Amino acid sequence: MDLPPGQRAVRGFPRFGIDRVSPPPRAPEGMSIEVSGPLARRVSVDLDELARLPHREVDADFHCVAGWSAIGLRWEGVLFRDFYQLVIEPALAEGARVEYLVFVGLDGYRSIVTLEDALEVDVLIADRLDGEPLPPEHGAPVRLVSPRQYGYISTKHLCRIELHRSEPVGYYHPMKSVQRALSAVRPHRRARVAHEERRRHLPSWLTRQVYRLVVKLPAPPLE
Ligand SMILES: Nc1nc2c(c(=O)[nH]1)N[C@H]1C(S)=C(S)[C@@H](COP(=O)(O)O)O[C@H]1N2
Ligand SMILES: [Mo]
Repeated sequence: MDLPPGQRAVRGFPRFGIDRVSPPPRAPEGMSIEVSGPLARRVSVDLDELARLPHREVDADFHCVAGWSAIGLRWEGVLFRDFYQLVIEPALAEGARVEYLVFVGLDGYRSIVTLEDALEVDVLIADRLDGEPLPPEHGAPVRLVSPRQYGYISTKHLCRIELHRSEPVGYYHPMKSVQRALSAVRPHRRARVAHEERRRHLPSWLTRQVYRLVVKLPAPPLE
């Protein structure tokens, strides 16, 4: 099996996240994805509107920065590049420049992505997984999926997309104390799995070892 550097395949697809103990957040009735930034008009896409946008399938493995990979998932949803082109671009204010995006989840989670990475051919706003509606533990009702990047980019329970001109001083975790601890090991600006871009200020071989010591595999290894 061809895995990216430093990854181990596990059985199935475990739920993961910085907070693994609370139940997944529930989507409010009639929820929509709000877009904020240099826009000429308000952009808000509810789930019915999202369902009407062109859908695609993406077959991919899922790689968590902690070192486990889930193998052979089938996602369905709207390619982010289609969403950007059909929904966001037409609403941009004149002269607006967008270089970075923030994907926000209902639990307050945020991931920061360059526009270039978000426009890759396989980045999805996913609403189905393996032929079923996205289950709560994997990000219902919709989540981002960026298969070429570590899992921390793929915000679950997606409810807002922020557009930024430069890299936002952002955080991933809603709790201030956790965020302070995480700031020493900031997520990588690109987070590309093929280049083992795990964390910004630490070499990958070290990060890899630390994770192995600190984070238990969330599912049995796949032999
Ligand atoms: N909203 C939200 N999205 C999130 C997280 C989270 O805690 N909250 N954790 C991230 C991390 S670190 C990983 S590895 C993946 C895990 O996705 P899964 O639970 O579907 O396996 O979700 C990412 N997206
Ligand atoms: Mo992760």
